[in-house]
Amino acid sequence: MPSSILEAMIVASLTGGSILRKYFEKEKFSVVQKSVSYDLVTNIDKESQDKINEILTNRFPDIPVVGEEGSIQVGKQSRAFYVDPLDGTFNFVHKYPFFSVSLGYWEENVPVAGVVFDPIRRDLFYGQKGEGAFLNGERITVSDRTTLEGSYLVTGFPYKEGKHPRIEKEIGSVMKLTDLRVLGSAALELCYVACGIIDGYWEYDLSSWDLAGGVLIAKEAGAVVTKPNGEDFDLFEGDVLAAPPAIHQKLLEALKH
Ligand code: 2AM
Ligand code: CA
Ligand code: CA
Ligand code: CA
Repeated sequence: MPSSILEAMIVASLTGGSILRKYFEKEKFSVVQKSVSYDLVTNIDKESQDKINEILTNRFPDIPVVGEEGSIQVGKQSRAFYVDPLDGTFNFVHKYPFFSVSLGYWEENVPVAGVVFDPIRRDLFYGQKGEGAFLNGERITVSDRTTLEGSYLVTGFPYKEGKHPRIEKEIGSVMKLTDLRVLGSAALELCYVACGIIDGYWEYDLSSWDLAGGVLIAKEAGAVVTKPNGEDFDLFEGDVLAAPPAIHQKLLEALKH
């Protein structure tokens, strides 16, 4: 049975997702550039954030919300909801139907509950610590592939320029072994690792709200989640490598340089 925290997160994700779907299909929205030309935000990101924050704080007024487009502070707390109201804004703006709403609930540095909703496919991924991961009510597990050759690997391009040489080298190593994709929604990419579509995924410089939900779901589905250099994952450092155990080991080796 989902806990009341997970239930509230599911309701919030479905509500945020229905706002995204409505505007994606029909209505106009306004786009603002945040930093570089591909770092965008729309009024829909904000509308989704406001609605999600309202739902979470109505039910759990004592838990802070850390959101990409708006946070709610309630004093010093070691637990929080981490919310990305639209993960994959660049895809959304370009009408490429691959984006999500992402929510994670963490206590200290421990993931407790996660929900990622893809409003286009109506795919609801969720999980709780120690209770497994689910897609639309069905239990999901990572892929059973054990070799990098022929596996479906995914990464992302960091927005910070200083990081480009490292990722270029890594992409070069991996492309000798298999094909590589960049799909554009970190939260959904982690869920695709969880359900076995993606065999391995790594990316740098993400934020807590990109990762908090998907990392829990991937771990509960059997993925090993670390930094790309093999160190323990840290929600606030934003570097991630997620894969089934055998692929994780081999991908770590392939990324070494
Ligand atoms: P967003 O759509 O919520 O902004 C796309 O490459 C993925 O990286 C998305 O999950 C996107 O989240 C995220 N992302 C956003 N800003 C980023 C940044 N400054 N550096 C790296 N990735 C970023
Ligand atoms: Ca963003
Ligand atoms: Ca994001
Ligand atoms: Ca976002």
